[in-house]
Amino acid sequence: MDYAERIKEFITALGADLVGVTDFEALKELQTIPDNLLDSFSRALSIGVSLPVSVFEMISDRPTPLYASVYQTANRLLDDIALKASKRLQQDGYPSLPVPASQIVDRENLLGAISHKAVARLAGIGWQGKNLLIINPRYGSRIRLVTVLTTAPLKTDDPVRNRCGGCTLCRDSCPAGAIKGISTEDHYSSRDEALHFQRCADKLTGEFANLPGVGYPICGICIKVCPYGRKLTPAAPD
Ligand code: B12
Repeated sequence: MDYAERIKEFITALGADLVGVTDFEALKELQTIPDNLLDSFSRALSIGVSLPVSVFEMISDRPTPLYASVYQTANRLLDDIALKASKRLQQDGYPSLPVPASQIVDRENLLGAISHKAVARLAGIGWQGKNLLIINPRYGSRIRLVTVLTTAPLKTDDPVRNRCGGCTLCRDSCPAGAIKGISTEDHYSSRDEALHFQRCADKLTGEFANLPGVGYPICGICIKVCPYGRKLTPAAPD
């Protein structure tokens, strides 16, 4: 087993469902905060945790307190996994940095330190769907993501092709009418290419975050309707 496989096994044992690796050649045009975030590293690990389908099936036209709770727990799990993975890589001789799952570092422009979706797409976790989210063939968009930057010379993974096809379920169900329904083979040049971004941001930050028991700018509807991973296949009996 090579080093990348051992690290992936370690991360999976911590509770991750998906792990992929990309190098910085692919990421060099990505904006980060601060600008030099990537300077000391050479690879990024993208780590995904899947969320229960049932949590989304209980959402009709707005996020529920139950989803808000699962959202927080998943963020804590991801941050915990990323910290432990960084410590393990460091113990093996490779300086590494966990980037928080859901920290907004520029509140005015709604930006994190690095786009976890860009890292995930390049690391083969999924494609960038019409809802601007990363869609994994097995779980759909029901995944949350975190990134670990590292100097470890890990073997990289290949991106997967976009499989949205002619589907427009996310566009048709968006409560803010924000999704334009445009597809991309690799990634959008800006958020506005895929979304009427302000409509989405206003709905989540101005309305949904103020719902009783919710308290976060979340929604979940474009995640719920994605057909990938929505119908589970029961495991065969022993
Ligand atoms: C701020 C924020 C928000 C803001 C702004 C959203 C936004 N799209 O930027 C608000 C509050 C509105 C929001 C809403 C939501 N969010 Co949010 N959000 C974030 C946060 C913290 C930062 C996002 C950011 O910096 N965006 C900057 C823009 C430029 O980047 P981007 O959104 O990824 O889109 C660009 C890149 O992906 C780029 N790209 C892709 N590949 C490549 C490759 C290269 C080389 C380059 C140059 C670019 C590139 O193409 C896109 C257009 O430029 C991230 C966590 C993180 N650090 O990534 C979570 C995150 C994006 N949110 C997430 C989710 C799930 C949501 C919601 C569904 C809410 C919910 N939980 O129910 C909605 C969905 C909105 C939508 N359809 O996009 C998840 C996405 C998971 C997934 N499966 O994709 C993330 C990753 C959190 C997590 N830890 O999992 N969010």
